[in-house]
Amino acid sequence: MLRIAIQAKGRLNEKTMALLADAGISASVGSRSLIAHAKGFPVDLLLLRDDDIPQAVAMGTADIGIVGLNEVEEKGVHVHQIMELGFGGCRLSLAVPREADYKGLEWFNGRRIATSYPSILLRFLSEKGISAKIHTITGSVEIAPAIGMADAIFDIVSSGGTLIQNGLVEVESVLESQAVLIATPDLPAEKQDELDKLCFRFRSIIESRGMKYVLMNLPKSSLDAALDILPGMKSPTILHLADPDWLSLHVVIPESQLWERIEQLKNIGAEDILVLMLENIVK
Ligand code: PRT
Ligand code: ZN
Repeated sequence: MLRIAIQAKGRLNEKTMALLADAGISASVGSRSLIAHAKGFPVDLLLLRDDDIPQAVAMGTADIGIVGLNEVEEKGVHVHQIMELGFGGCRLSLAVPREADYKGLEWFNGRRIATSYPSILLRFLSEKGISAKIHTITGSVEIAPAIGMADAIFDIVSSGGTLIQNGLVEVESVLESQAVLIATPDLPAEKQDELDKLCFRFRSIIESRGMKYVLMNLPKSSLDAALDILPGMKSPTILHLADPDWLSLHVVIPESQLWERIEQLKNIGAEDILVLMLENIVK
């Protein structure tokens, strides 16, 4: 039975549980329990703080884990990164006070930088030949310059709103992060099969995200024009209709292109266009 470490509570918890639920894995997690048995797949959930997940997976306490790449990189432990999961997106960046006369990385020489990610920062600064003083603090890093604890910060940025609120400007983005699936390096063979099945489910779910299933009626004479417009998977499904001059076209379209494609299809005569949610793409 696979044991998967997930964040007990926090920003990644909800989307992790949603991904598991979409993959047919449900668990009722008590607020105080550390382990939950799941239904729908032979897996136990180990509920941890995100900081502890890379280590738990590296040691084999958990076989696999779902955690931000930022935590994996910071802890520097040996785990296999299996796949990106498409949520929890953020970046680790250097930010300086708005009024700083920042012209380039050399600005950081001799300056104090507050962060909860000292290892990643040290690696970056050494690579760039910058010598700064790193102050490791947990929580509320962004207030450090205002209270005189540091000259700059190195922290997680998502929308950038927190930096603005604290009078800071992002000057260097160091690491792009998102939630990743990691595995212990010495996974026993029988568990590898279970992991492969789980990955197959995750991949179908992730690939279907942001995609829409679109059905429409189309004059037969417009088929070539429609095929030029549609990116399609391999090729769209075409069904005949009772009226010999018309056909029904089914296609998967990325959400980002949906309205543009629909406009174009309408222009070549498409009618009765239906847009449906897509749950899974199983390849
Ligand atoms: O209790 P536990 O230790 O498990 O959780 P935690 O408090 O350490 O982490 P948590 O739950 O806050 O975040 C978990 C993971 O979510 C992080 O390790 C990242 O991989 C990811 N993530 C994605 C984020 C953000 N987006 C994010 N915006 N983690 C933190 N933030 C914070 C950031 O620290 C800053 O204070 O949000 C603020 C910036 O947000 P913007 O949108 O204003 O830029
Ligand atoms: Zn944490």
